[in-house]
Amino acid sequence: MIDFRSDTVTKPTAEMRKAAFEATVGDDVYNEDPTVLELEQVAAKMLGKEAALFVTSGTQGNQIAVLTHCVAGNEVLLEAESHIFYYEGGAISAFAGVQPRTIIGQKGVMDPGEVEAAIRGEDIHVPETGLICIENTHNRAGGAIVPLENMKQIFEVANNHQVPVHLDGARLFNAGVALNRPLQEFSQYTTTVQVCLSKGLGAPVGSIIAGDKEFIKKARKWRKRLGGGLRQVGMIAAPGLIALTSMVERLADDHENAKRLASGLQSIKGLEVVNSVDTNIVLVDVTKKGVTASQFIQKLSEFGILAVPFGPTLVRFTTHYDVSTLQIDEALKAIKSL
Ligand code: TLP
Repeated sequence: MIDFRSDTVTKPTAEMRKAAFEATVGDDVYNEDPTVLELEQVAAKMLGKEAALFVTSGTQGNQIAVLTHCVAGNEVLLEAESHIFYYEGGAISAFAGVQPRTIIGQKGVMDPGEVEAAIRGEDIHVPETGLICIENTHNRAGGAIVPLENMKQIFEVANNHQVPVHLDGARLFNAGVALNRPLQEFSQYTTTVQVCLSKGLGAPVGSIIAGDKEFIKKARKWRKRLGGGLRQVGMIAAPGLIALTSMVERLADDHENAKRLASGLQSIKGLEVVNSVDTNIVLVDVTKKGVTASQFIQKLSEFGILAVPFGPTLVRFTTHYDVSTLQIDEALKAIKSL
């Protein structure tokens, strides 16, 4: 199988498995797991924030952030195709009792003027704007990088109106590597940030949320309320530490491979690459092949190639370290013969 469904499908490296086996552990609900504490410290430093919290998943991290920043009845501003709005099962409404207000972006990038116009004023009739969410890189925009300048402008707008900004940085490492910038350069324009250790970096599980100490204290309580208080989880934090310390730079290979895949797919009659392939995601429109995305994916699977639908006619391919350049060339050959 050549598995392009997601960069979440990678298997932990031998080094990660060894680290998990040998990890020093303690009860994390008592704040006594040394490996978790180390992971949180390393992550906070990388993200330029005072503190960090290890959580089970990107979705849990985003939900804890919304729960911690907002109260029920608040309105959250977010991009119309963002993961928090599109792919988290309506969780912000179900759990935090907030209402989402979407802003249609260009390649996932919201216009700061539109964000400002959407922030509510003082009026007994209207909800209060509790949070603005940004996603970088933007998944449904095909791993598109939200420019630093745009993040800065939105953060300035948010500060002027005393509204916090949360960054869904599930793939922030990809943006950092692609632009050759440290993560703090992005997170400086956010109040809080969530990053995934299990997307492209190879950890079997886990995300980090980071912010100031007060935020993390409250977030820890929300994590516990949600049943996310964990015990001897140094065993799963240890691979996370390796993800942060030795798997980030190699994302550049995934970006190279995505470009190779995109140019190969583009040269196949009937296929059209519709994103700019900033990082590790390629979006392909299959309309001119005369098939739907699901029919195309079904055909691919018969050749041992896996991808996911991203709409009726769009297919998403994601590159990661368990797909080699050689396998990409093999896949292209097979797709050409379809
Ligand atoms: N995205 C998954 C699917 O849910 C679509 C994927 O395969 O890409 N934020 C962003 C931007 C994400 O892409 C994802 C996962 C998450 C949050 C949620 O992370 P997890 O899966 O750890 O809850």
